[in-house]
Amino acid sequence: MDRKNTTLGEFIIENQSSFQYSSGELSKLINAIRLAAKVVNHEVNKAGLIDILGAAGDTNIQGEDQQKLDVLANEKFIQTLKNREIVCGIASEEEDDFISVNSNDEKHQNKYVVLIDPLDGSSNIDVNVSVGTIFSIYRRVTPIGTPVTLEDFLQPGVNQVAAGYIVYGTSTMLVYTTGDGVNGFTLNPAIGTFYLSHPRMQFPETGKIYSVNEGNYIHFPQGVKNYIKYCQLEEGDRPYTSRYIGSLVSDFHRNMIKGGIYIYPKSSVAMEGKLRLLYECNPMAFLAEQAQGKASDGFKRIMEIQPTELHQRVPFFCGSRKMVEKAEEFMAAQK
Ligand code: AHM
Ligand code: MG
Repeated sequence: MDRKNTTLGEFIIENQSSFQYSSGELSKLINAIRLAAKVVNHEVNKAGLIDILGAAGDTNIQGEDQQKLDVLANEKFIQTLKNREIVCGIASEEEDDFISVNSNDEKHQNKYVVLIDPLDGSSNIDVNVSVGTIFSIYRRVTPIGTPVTLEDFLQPGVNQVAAGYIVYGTSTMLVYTTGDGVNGFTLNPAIGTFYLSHPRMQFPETGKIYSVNEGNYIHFPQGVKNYIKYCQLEEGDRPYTSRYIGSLVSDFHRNMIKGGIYIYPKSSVAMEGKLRLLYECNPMAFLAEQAQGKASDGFKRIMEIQPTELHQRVPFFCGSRKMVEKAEEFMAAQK
């Protein structure tokens, strides 16, 4: 499988039998995401060329300005998944409510729901810095043949069947897991094909990079402040390097390759932090754990949190296992 020139299409087919629930449905679903990723990649790449930048005038459920590419990416992913009739429900960071697919007929035969952040890190779009798409896939918990309900989406991360991201960077990459390690594929834009370029990706056990928006330092909990000071101390292999793109997918991707920790803590101005449990933290946590890394809210495992609402936010500590554990020590000391 790790031979040269394996395409994502081939990889999906060859690994189908190793999926926990092998029916071909999940393969088709990942194929649909691959297709939507290429369409969105095309749009992101030409963003600087045509006049589609700037706020679309809408405000999303979190009260943030929506930019045109967010809207576009949201539409493309939803359209592709709907048209192919391979999911029973979709929830998106850009939509107030979940979407029930096939709600106008009697079918509802599909097993999977998809949760998606169509274009994360959107403040980076109009300055030509990398953005990403994040997706998370679950089996529905309500009976097949009935419309999906909120319950199908409010599942803890441990129930994820697959998760991944697309990073629209210097190269475009699709990185995903179906619970059997993490593999990364790089798009050859000349022919529109993703090739297996990063087989079996793993976080180094520890690293020297910390990624946090230090501009918010004054608002951080004391445990986070102390951990940041620890990172900056001249001792052993420290001080660490600070790298913060402000684009979760890109910060995560770099840290997975080089070794590092990403932190978006709660603060005195954002009591639950900023990132969304369902669209951002759970899929990244699944990827992190599958790549030998770790993801927590500073105290407990992200993937064990029982969600109570679609757009729920949580503090997020994610990256090389030993670094996350060290940050947790600092958090525990201030509890
Ligand atoms: P978004 O979903 O509105 O794009 O917000 C999520 C992004 C993450 O990608 C990034 O890590 C973080 O927000 C940056 O936030 P801040 O500018 O507050 O540091
Ligand atoms: Mg986001």
